[in-house]
Amino acid sequence: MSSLEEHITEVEDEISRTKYNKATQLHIGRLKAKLAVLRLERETRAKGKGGGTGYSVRKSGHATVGLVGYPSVGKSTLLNRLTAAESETGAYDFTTLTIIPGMLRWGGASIQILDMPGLVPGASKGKGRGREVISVVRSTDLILFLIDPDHSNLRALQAELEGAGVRINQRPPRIVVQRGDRGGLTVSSTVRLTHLAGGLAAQIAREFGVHNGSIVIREDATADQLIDVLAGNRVYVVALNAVNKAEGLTADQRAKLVVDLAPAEPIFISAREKQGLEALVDRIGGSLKFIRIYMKPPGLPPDKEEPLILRNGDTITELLRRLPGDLHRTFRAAQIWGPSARFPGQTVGRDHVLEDEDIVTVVVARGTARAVAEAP
Ligand SMILES: Nc1nc2c(ncn2[C@@H]2O[C@H](COP(=O)(O)OP(=O)(O)O)[C@@H](O)[C@H]2O)c(=O)[nH]1
Ligand SMILES: [Mg+2]
Repeated sequence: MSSLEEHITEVEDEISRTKYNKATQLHIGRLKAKLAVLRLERETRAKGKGGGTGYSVRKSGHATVGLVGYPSVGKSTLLNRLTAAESETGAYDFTTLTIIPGMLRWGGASIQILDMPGLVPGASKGKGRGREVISVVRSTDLILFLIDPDHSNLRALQAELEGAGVRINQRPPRIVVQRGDRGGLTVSSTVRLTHLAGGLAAQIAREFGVHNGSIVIREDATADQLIDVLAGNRVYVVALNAVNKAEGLTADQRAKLVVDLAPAEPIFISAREKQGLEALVDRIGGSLKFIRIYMKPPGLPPDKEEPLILRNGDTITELLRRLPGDLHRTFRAAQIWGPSARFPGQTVGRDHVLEDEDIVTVVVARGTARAVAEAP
């Protein structure tokens, strides 16, 4: 074991040995910051060695879903049921060694589903093909945890993802860090801090080498949340839980699984027996929060037949990316009718956030307005 690994293990052990209370709050906060910095160092070294590039998956469709679960929970069987893909299945571990993509249609949207090798404990340290799998998970829009009724404990698996910077069903902390190069560090907050009080915020920042600048904290954030912002490489992903092999489960067994998996409400399916798959697909589609945008050529009615599909929170920039040609270059402004418009025909720029059923005309350079009705 390298001395970096030893150091990481030491700090991990010390954190788990120390009981969290008012007296140890500062100490634990600093240790967690130290650990996060060491893990970043491990990532940097792994990348330097060319690790983590074993898989490259071309993303396609309007959103990407990753199937994550232990080996043999039925991920490949499910992919084959939901899409036209043919992923090898088998009653033994590690059937899937590569990532197999499939495509699912939901309403007007196409959703890419990725079948991945099962994650095993130790994945984030490079066990199995863990690091590669995790790097793909980080790039997905939604994680579908597939669960075996007999092994429903996801804690180890989720700890792996957590350790690799994946934040599941959380929103980014309301903390803004601005690094400076002189004048010291100021920490301010708009609410009373119960976790980061007593100078802990500044001490954590120092572990990250931040000695100058400002930190503004807008919620009663934890040390972990501040560390996430300072580390800067976290991804915030939506996740759903599906219990597979549910065809033989009794009502009591289901009720127990609901309790075990709370607060996330699991969806019960049987990939093999094709049970619950429609409800599953609806939950996936609904969770991805697609929006429909109607393009309107100037002087003509909007094209309501073939909306452009985007995601909630997307802006005109994402819209331009979906349109053919080089509109991102020639773009001058857009005109908006519909839910996101303050008044009909409002002129907006690239950063305007779109809403479902907006109607958009793109105005390009030289004052000629045009809208493109079809995506490529
Ligand atoms: N009873 C039952 N078995 C299933 C179901 N789905 C998959 N299996 C079986 O579980 C085993 C592992 O499936 P596979 O799709 O290869 O799992 P993966 O390793 O997660 O990709 C195979 O023998 C499947 O036939 C299901 O819904 N019910
Ligand atoms: Mg498989």
